[in-house]
This record gives sequence, structure tokens and C-alpha cells, in this order.
Amino acid sequence: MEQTVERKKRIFSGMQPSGELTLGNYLGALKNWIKLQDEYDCMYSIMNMHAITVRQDPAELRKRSLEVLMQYIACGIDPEKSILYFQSHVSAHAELAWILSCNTQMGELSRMTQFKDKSKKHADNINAGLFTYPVLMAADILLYQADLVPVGHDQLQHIELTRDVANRFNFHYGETFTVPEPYIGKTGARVMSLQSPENKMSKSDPNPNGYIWLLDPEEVIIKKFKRAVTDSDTEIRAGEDKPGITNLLTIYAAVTGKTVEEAEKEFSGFGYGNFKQAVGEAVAAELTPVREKFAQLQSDKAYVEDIYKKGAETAAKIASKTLRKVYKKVGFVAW
Ligand code: ATP
Ligand code: LTN
Repeated sequence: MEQTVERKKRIFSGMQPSGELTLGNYLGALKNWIKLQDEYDCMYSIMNMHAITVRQDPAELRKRSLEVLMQYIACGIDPEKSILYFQSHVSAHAELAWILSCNTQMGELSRMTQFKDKSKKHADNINAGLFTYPVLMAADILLYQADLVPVGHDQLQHIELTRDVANRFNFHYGETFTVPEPYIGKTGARVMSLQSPENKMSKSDPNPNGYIWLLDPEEVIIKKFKRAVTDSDTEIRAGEDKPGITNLLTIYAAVTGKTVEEAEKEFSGFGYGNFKQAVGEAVAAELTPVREKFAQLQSDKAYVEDIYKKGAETAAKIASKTLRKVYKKVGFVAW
């Protein structure tokens, strides 16, 4: 009897080592990545080529890139189940990005809000890479024929562009790429800054009180939550008029696995001070094992190196298949 082995659906995602990972990265992305590992073929990369669209100190970037990898593992990404590697170790990313850039319109790229935000933030360095950033991201995803891309809410526009580029390429050159879907988790898709809850919690925020670093010690986490900006009201409920409290409720719900409504009930009648303390403690409890695992990994460099080398080897094999197909489709002479 003929047996058809169905390929598991593929997941691709990554983060830039542009700063220390935050609770936003964890709840918006990493926590979902971990859940998906059993059901899908997952690839999680460290997007160091994207990170240099903003000026980086080379020694810092190298150190941080390794730390991001160790934080993926410390949070629960299992190297036995998922492929982990550095983007720069697989040259096909840059090669496919070139082909895709010839199939992406300037107009499409100028509409990207991340480009607009970042060019305001880095007005002295609006480089071409910052502008073509989404093309490299499309290459990351399309190289591996990914079906799903788990990201936070802020990346939806980039995934939409990836889909447009894939569809356009498939239309002009014939079926080549899987058209990926975004995957947004139910809770924690938008974790906001603790200091300005109308902005997302970001690892490049200059004010460290705005974010929780995944490796912050327990007392620092609790202190940052105690200082979180709320409002002059006293009611613990979610609502558009209460961005600070809503954010804290969302964070609490995401780490405890409860719903926001359940959290509202649990804290009804609490003062803001006790509420903030409880959220801080819940987050600290979730992050303590991450910090401990990270410390262990730091003392096992050989183990970590083995993971990213093997990861790059496997990734390169998959990527080169797609790249060859693309080169053929666009009319490059075979070699
Ligand atoms: P930067 O501020 O340097 O642009 P970032 O903190 O937004 O960085 P990225 O590397 O761009 O981090 O994002 C990694 C992943 O984490 C993405 O999937 C992104 O959507 C998600 N993410 C980042 N910040 C948040 C947040 N505050 N809430 C939910 N998800 C987030
Ligand atoms: N742009 C993303 C990081 C990123 C990514 C990717 C995410 C680069 N390439 C491919 C998912 C898939 C960000 O800033 N979060």
C-alpha cells in the first residue's frame, strides 16, 4: 500500500538582536513559538542582518546575538524540535532579497509604518537597508516556504507585503512560493510600555522603566511594575480610557493563562498599589526559570555553538532548494 507522508506545516519567525529581549517579545512572540513546536516544523532565527539597518556597535551586536539565541532556548525553544540559527550564516537570505527587491515597488515600501517610524527616530541614518528591510524579511519567510509566521501585531503589515510579493512572483513566473499567513496569539499581542502605555513596549526604548527585560532580577521587575504609569481613577478594569491598567491586566492574563475578564474580577476592590505588586510578582515567577536556564547556557558555550552551527547547516539546505528554483524561474543560466 502506498503511504503518503504529509509534511508538517512550516513555521518561520525571528527577532532582531537590536537590544535586550523584553516581556513584549516574550508574550507577543516567544510564548507562541514555544507552543507551536510540537505541531509544526519550526525555524527560529536571529535576524542580525536586519539589526544593522540601525547603527550597532559590532562587539555589542555579536554578544547580544548570542544572548538572544540563549534566551530563545532559556524560554523553552527546544533545539531538538526547532531549527535555530543566525540569519547571516545562510547567505541565501541576502541572495533571495535581491531578486525580491526587483519585484517590489518603491510605493509599497514607502507605506510601511515601521520605516516611517524608524526614519523619524534615526533621522541621521535613513539608509537604503532601512527602506528595503521588508524585502529581506519576505526573503526570510519565502526561502523556507513557511506556512505560518508567528509575530506580534506590529509586524502584520510586513507579512501582508510578503504575501503580495509572493503572489506577484507566482503570477509572473509560475508557482514558486507558499503564500504565508500571519499567526497572532490570543493574549499578549500588544504589550505596551509601562511608562507610556500608548506606545508598544520596545527593546530600543531609552527608558528602562518602560520595559521588563527577560533577565531582570525579581526585585527589579517588581519595582518597575510598582512605578508603572496608571491613571488618577481607582477602578481596575480594561478600557480604552484606561491604557495603563488595561496593559497591566493584559500582561497578568498572558502570564497566568487567565482571561482579562477573570483578572478584572480577581482584582476588583484592590488598590492600584497592591494590584501592581501582584502583577509584578506573577511576571517575576514566570521569568525566574528563564533567568536560571540562561545562566546555565552561558557557561556552556560549546553546546550553544553546536546548536547554531547545525541549525545553519539544515537551514541552508532548505534555503538553497528554493533559491535554485527561483534562479531558474527568473532565467538565470544553470550552473
Ligand atoms: P525594536 O523596538 O528594536 O524595533 P522590538 O522590540 O519591536 O524591536 P522586534 O525584534 O522587532 O522587537 O520584534 C520581535 C518580535 O516581538 C516580533 O514578532 C514583534 O511583533 C514582537 N514584539 C515586539 N514588541 C512587542 C510588544 N510590545 N508586544 C507584542 N509583541 C511584540
Ligand atoms: N521584522 C521583524 C523581525 C523579522 C522577522 C522576519 C519576523 C525579520 N525577519 C521573518 C518574522 C519572520 C521584527 O522586527 N519583529
